[in-house]
Amino acid sequence: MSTTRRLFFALEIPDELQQQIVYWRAQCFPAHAGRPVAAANLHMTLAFLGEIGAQKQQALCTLAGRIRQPGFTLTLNDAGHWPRPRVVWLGPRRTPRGLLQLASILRSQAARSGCAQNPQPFHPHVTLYRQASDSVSLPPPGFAWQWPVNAFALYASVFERGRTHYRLLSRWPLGNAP
Ligand code: 2AM
Repeated sequence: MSTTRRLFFALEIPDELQQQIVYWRAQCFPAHAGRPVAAANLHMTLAFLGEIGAQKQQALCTLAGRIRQPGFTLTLNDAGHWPRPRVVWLGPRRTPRGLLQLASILRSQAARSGCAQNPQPFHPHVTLYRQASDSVSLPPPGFAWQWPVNAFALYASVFERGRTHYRLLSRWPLGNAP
């Protein structure tokens, strides 16, 4: 019997920034805003692969390893609420071209390998809350979380002891930012 894992490509958020975002979140949102995503689970998904087996994982990792593109600076300075998936998110007001390019390559490689991709355009976001309350109010503008993105990674979503956490499996460097 072949085993599968729930995998996705994502950008890591530096640990220190994860902590700062969580601290800021606690100041800006009320306690009933929703189910907060744990600091260590904050990330930006680039391409969701779903439940896949080892062979497909290996093929997608080989393709990921051939990606050559420069890094970029990412600034999270926007927030939003999607009522249907009940998610509150952080994202960039302006999406760097390098981010769009990276997500687009990974998503098309995934699609060609049989991992169904969301037909909606890529909307870069970091989920802050799940099961968000309908009436959640968003923080006023003026915040900005910024870091140089010089790698992307493959994660497994693991459900253990009643909690989901994301285990980093592989990381690939991007070139120097232009
Ligand atoms: P999110 O990016 O909106 O938080 C692991 O589940 C990650 O993949 C999460 O970040 C999740 O949502 C994202 N993701 C994208 N499409 C998904 C899907 N169809 N099912 C589950 N998670 C998905």
